[in-house]
Amino acid sequence: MISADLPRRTILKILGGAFAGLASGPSGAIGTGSSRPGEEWRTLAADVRSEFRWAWRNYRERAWGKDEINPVSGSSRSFFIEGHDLGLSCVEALDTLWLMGLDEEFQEGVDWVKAHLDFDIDGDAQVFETNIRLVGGLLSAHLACGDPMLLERAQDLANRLMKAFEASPHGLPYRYVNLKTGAVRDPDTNLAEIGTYTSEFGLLGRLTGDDRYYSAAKRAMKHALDLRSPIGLMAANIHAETGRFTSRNASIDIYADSFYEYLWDAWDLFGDIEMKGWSEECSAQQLAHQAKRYDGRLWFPMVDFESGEATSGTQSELAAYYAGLLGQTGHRAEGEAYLATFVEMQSNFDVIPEIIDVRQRRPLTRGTGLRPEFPDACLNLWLLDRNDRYPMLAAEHYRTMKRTSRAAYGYTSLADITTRPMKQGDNCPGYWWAEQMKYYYLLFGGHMRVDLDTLAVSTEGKILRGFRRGVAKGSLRR
Ligand code: DMJ
Repeated sequence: MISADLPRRTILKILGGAFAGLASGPSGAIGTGSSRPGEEWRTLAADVRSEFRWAWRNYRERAWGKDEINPVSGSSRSFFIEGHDLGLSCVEALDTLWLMGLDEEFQEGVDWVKAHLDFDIDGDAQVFETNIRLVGGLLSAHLACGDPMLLERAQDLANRLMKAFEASPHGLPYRYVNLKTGAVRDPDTNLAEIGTYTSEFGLLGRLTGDDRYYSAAKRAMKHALDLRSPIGLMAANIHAETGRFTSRNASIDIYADSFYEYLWDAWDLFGDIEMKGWSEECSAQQLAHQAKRYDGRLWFPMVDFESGEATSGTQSELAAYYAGLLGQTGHRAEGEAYLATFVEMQSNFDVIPEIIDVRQRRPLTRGTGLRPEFPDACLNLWLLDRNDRYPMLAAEHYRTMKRTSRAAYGYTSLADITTRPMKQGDNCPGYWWAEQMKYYYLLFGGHMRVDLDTLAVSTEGKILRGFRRGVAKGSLRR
């Protein structure tokens, strides 16, 4: 079934050529033509896996141990600390490789981590990014294969990040910490950067028996939650030393997004009932005060945290995750409506623009960051009811990405989505290895190695629960 809330052009596209042969989703029993049920989806999942392996081999050959490959030129770049690469793409890819049954590649990645990954670097790393990408990546790889060394590395890194929490009078982490000395800097921070730790730190605590990590992560979130205005909203920017908000803008978008994901995930992963309550309160107040309709479409622009008046007319692609979170927190209809907003953007511009003028419905920037939030929302909504329309929408997203972002040595960000053909950039962000390829693969039926009923992923797509250990190679068979 296709949602009635989808734009007409998209429905026509789905019913027409773009989805030919995909009349049923990965869970569906209705095959088309002479194909066996689900065969087309298996082919699509196999295609995702084969593209991932191809990109990995290019990374292996041209940028091994570097943070990110530039897939047009074949060069590389550092992400965390200039000149001190931490093998970001390798760590980001590990659990996706495992999920796809790319066992040799997974093992060469793990071997690299064990032989080369050392965090004793005299350089400043961004605490939030280091946690979601590296601590999360090492933890999920540990869960996949059970290697204790991966857990040790994750704990060593988390211990270094803890300095950023301990230095603040309110337990709000500074934005940067020197990995070797523990010196901190940049107290001017935001909700996402102070409140995206409970999943990784909670899991680390479970695995090591040390509650300090989760307590520190939750304390920072509670500090901000205690500052909610009478209409139940928080401003998105906050100071780690004064402990006070530094803007008036409430956001579900940039500066705040994963804070709200982690409220819900703390309930889902650890059964933290207090976090569930806060999550539900935040969703209810966001729906009451931030949800705005323009020409019938649902948007969540920034609003003043005390009055609820819109303070911006823009939305970024990053906000698409919120469609899935609305579904998870019990607001399915609103989640569907918000997803439809991004479906329309995909239909109008082929690639969802990075920043959108919500009243004019037009892109405000030309470049895009090879973003995963749309398939992220599709996955989270699909996990709720396994409805076929989500894999179908993700298939369109995947095919468009393949058409526009495939370069000589991998997948790249775009420099200009308004030209035809679109002008490519020259960078594959680390999250590409952790997020969208994993989401597509799962949505298209590649879930032999996880239990969909218990699957839980972090904001960076790391699998933190749901691995099926001991499943043999050949994960495409359902
Ligand atoms: C990812 O690093 C994470 O999803 C993060 O929470 C915000 N978005 C980027 C990818 O766009």
